[in-house]
Amino acid sequence: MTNHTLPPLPYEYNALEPFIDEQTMRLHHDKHHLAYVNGLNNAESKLAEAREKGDFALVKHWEREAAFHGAGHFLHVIFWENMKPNGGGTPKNGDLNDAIASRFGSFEKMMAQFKAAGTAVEGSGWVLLVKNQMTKTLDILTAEKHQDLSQWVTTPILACDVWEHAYYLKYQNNRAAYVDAFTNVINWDDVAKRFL
Ligand code: MN3
Repeated sequence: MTNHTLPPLPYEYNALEPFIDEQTMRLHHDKHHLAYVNGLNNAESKLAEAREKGDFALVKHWEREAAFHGAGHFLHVIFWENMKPNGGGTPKNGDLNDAIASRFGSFEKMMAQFKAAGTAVEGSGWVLLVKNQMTKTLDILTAEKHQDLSQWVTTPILACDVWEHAYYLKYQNNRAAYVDAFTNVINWDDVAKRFL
């Protein structure tokens, strides 16, 4: 069985200041993300036991737990890599720029939709720029919690965590200001790599 582990941040905890503060990053990575890793390991272990016993009611329960913690773990891995110090700006990759322009009209229109979608998520969740693996086109989707409202043929290429733990220390109830700040740390090279 896979034993999932918490990957270290690809930069220092204070590297995204002033946009994302150090205390939020420490709590978010060391406490919240770790809890999803531990939850996924526990769910997969319990799932194996329930399968062994043929207890399908328990299998259903642990499958849901694995979906919650697994989606939480994998989206956070993308989220950390989606950011970097001195990020933001616009993508340098021509293929990604073409895909954005053909779907949204322009980079600016895509980002306006991304910010509006992130601000409007009901409760905890994510705003995601995704690539549809059947049509190869881009879209902007939101996820409630981590796993709900998913489209399974899409791949997240840009993920912004809009759970309150991602921004409340610095931005309190002003989620729009946080989503706006996030755009200043986006690692567009990482987004392009995932797109390709
Ligand atoms: Mn989070």
